[in-house]
Amino acid sequence: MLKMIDWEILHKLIADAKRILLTTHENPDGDGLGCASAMLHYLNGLKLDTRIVCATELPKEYAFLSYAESVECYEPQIHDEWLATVDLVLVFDIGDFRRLRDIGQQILTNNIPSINIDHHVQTNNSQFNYNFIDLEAAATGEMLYDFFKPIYPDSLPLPIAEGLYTAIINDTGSFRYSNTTERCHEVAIECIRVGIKPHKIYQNIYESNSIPRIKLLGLILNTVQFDFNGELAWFKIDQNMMIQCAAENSDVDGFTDYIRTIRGVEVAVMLYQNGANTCRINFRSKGKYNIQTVAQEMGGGGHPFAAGAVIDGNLDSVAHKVLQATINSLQSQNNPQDA
Ligand SMILES: [Mn+2]
Repeated sequence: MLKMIDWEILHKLIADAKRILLTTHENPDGDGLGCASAMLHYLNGLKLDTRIVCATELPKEYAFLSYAESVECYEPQIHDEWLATVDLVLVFDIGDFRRLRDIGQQILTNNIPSINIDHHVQTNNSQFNYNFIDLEAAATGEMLYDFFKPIYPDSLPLPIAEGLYTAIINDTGSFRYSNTTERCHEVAIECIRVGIKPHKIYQNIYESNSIPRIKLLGLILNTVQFDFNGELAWFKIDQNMMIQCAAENSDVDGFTDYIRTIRGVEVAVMLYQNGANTCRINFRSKGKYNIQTVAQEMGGGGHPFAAGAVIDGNLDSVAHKVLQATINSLQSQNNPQDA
């Protein structure tokens, strides 16, 4: 095996630590949160002072996780004192150090030894002391399986299995995306064997849409635009739409995947004004086109077929820039000789 990760390093660092911070990227998803929940279960068993602190709030659909109530949203007056005493941080699924937001600054200020455990192409990870990266893993949770398996050779504890299963279904779109492998299913089988209930986890994540979210989806479906001979579908979400539907930030997650399901569409792009002068962009591809390069061009990152960026500017100017760059990128992939 070429990409063996030396989990012994992690064991040694944990053995030397007293206080451990677990965290993941802003707008956390089932991969980062599933990993954090599973790892908290393990570290609690070792009687270590461990906390999960994220840059933004826990989305409601992950409230079923065994340790969801332990997921805290970073606030300086609550966390800074504790963070100053932390002697190890495990960061899951981050892709880019900047997605830690203010927590990243605390890690640097307090000089906390850090391990980055991730399956993204790395855009900005030199701040971490250790980088455990496996680009072939469908989810960070799939990587953690290799850490936990030797600890629990007979059967994974249920909260750990629940975290790993959640991570894998999150990142494979419930075993539908191109990153789904035999190994994803093998880990899932083991999780089911110890008692996780796939339909329960599925319902919690995918059948718990809020009314504002469905109303917002209605607006999007009415305004989705097509370009590039129908291969590119894109939609905008502005603050008026959010207010009209009483939607929250996390309500927009997953819309880009849904728009990609349209027949003939190869690439879907979301342009979401998520602040006064900032926009969140999501790119999803069915597999014909790589959209990671255009995300990187826009200062973001991700995977070849699922990527994103956060760009300063108003929605119209950002939309113009992003769509132009996307069309150029698709064009150059169709005609590599012209690029
Ligand atoms: Mn992931």
